[in-house]
Amino acid sequence: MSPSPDLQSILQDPSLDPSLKAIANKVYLDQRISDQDCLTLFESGSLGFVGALANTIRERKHGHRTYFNRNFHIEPTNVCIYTCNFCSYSRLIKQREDGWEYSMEDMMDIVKSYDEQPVTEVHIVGGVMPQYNLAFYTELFRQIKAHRPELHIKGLTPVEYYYIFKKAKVSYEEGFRQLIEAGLDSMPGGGAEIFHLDIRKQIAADKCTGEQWLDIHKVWHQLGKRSNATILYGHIESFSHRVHHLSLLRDLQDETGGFQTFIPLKFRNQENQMSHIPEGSTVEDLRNYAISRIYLDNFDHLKAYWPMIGRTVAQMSLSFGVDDIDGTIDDTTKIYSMAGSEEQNPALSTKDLVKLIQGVGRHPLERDTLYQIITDFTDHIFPDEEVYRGYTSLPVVSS
Ligand code: V47
Ligand code: SF4
Repeated sequence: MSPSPDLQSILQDPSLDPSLKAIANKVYLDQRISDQDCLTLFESGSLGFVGALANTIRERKHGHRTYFNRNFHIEPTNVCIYTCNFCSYSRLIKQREDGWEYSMEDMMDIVKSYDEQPVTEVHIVGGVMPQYNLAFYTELFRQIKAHRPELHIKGLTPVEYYYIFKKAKVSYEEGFRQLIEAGLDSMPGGGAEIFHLDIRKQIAADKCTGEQWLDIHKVWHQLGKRSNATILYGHIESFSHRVHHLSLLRDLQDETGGFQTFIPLKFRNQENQMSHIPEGSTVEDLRNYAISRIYLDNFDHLKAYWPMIGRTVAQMSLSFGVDDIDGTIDDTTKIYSMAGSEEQNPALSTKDLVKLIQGVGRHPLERDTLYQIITDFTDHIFPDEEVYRGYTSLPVVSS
């Protein structure tokens, strides 16, 4: 596909800084950018510049296609033995009675409450507590599959796996084999935070290290399974810590090819030990999406998690490299509403999601967890309304 007019005009701009022009040229030629290039983009790439580059890549990979799925969350508990300073869950360990700790039955009741709904995925993640051990999760996954075999289980992160496998005295391979047999299908991207030890020891001192997070994903990929990756950005980390994080992910992806989607998670500052740190701006969020898209050339998908950034920024992100806006969710996640996100009761119907995507001229596609298309909503018009088709992509903002 030829480069978008935005990229062509950038390449012809005589006033553009030579190092930025060299990066734009690499994108034009579909070449990989270096870690130093990535740092240059973070330090001096304007929103308009990185947005034009990221949108070119996004449209090369996906055209206007924008993916979402129908899922629900189960958060087994909001109490956690770990003490991540950014997390509103960790403080609750001191007042355990204020939190929830679901039993197997409670969780099966949640699963059953979706019996009549066309959801394809359950996303299971929450705090780490001793009663949720390998035997518990094996049984939970078994019961979910016995009840609804086709429901995809996207469950737990290396934070839980490191803890439960160690307690059960099994290797990562053996632990995963048991869970796969019970019904585990894929791994979400949580727990990555910032890999660099200088930052990790300040924000997430006692859970698995960045190295362990990466090792666990590597073993998972070697078993032929897929997973996602995240970064928690916009707090005390520097741009070079972000580059370091992205670089470790790109290297592992070169090795295994097992990551599907990268999901930048914006730090929110309510109800946690880092409330004194101001939250970043929308411009920084969009720049971060765009630079992630440009650098992570071996990731197929970039996701904006709308409950965290809100619907409007999620729409804007679709012109800054993002091609996926997660799922319908249906108010079953609390981790962000507790941390102060835009969406206090995150729930969007399929119609809402389709309208949100169509509203900025993109093509909504319902996918399953592994990106197989379930329904193409590109030209879908809901019976009770007119769809606004004012423009085909958001204008790129220059700064
Ligand atoms: O690892 C916790 C983050 C993550 C805060 O794979 C916070 O499809 C911002 O990983 N501000 C868990 N972020 C959620 C997660 C996720 C979400 C959606 C989709 C997928 C996927 C994965 O939530 C944690 C942590 O990085 N988090 N507290 C906070 N105050
Ligand atoms: Fe626990 Fe995860 Fe929160 Fe850390 S981020 S305190 S591991 S729930």
